[in-house]
Amino acid sequence: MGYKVVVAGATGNVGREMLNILAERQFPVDEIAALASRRSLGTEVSFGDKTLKTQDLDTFDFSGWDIALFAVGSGPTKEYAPKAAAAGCVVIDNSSLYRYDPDVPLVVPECNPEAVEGYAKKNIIANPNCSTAQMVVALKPLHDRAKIKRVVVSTYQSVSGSGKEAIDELWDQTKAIYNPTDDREPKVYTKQIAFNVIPHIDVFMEDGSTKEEWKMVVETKKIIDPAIKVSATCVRVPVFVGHSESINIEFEDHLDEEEARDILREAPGIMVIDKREDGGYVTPIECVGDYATFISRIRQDSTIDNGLNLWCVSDNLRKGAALNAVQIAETLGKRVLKKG
Ligand code: 2RA
Repeated sequence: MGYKVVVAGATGNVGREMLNILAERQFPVDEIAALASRRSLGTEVSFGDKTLKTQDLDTFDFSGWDIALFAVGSGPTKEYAPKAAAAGCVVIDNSSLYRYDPDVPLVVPECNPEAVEGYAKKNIIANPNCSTAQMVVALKPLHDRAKIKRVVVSTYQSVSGSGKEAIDELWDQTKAIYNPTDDREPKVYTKQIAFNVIPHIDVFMEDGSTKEEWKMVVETKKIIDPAIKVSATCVRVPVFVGHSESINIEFEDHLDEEEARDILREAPGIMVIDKREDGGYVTPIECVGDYATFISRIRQDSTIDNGLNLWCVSDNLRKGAALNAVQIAETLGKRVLKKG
């Protein structure tokens, strides 16, 4: 016996990947419903070799459904997630709305799977921000061995993190470079993204950081350890899919690069590609469609005591969103709901 599963936001980049990954991983589904806003009503989406017609999120009755994966953004989540939760359907939400709520678990199954057991307070579990998810997968096994004191991270985030319109914008601006009469005016971003980088993701905070950077700080503390100090700089780059991160770590205890590499090689969800030669590292284009969080360029940082540098790449639509949400559903099934 399996689960009755809902995907809300089924026509968006992340919603479509949720359906793809549920099918790829043969999640035990007895029945599945794909929900979308009224303007996308009736759009057909794929679930493995099946085609689903989207239903109306606004009128959908969640009673009798077991799990709802939400990828609709904070606004609609605020309206519909409590409705689903009240109907007895466990919501796994990809928006930022509930991530910082003390009564809602924020889960990356490779790091804190036991946290799903706290779902019942609101019948909601939160998925982390994409740039946080891949980073904590890399940090957790190292933290368990040598206790992380401080992390300094610079991100190189692809445009798919901003949605379909941003993907179109990068494509159109790139074409316009070769066809000068084409429109290359920024719409999604404040400046041109083609052949450029933008050190600004989400809104600016009082202290001059951006909300994307704030998310990485707060979410890392909630998922791994509140004592870890995180300093983040989040940058948008002209890449379609795949976030990259340069991560500098300072540990309480000594950890040499060979041991770090061995730990990462054995850690869940990680693929180490790390050779000190041409091409001996991963680039975002190579991670697209993969489940893994790839780690390269592992090396001591000799400018501080107990320092380590590494390069981390992952598909932001998968581990950064849809895959992590499905893995939370798998963990919830194994630890709590126990069907399937
Ligand atoms: C981004 N992390 O990359 C944000 C939301 N997906 O735009």
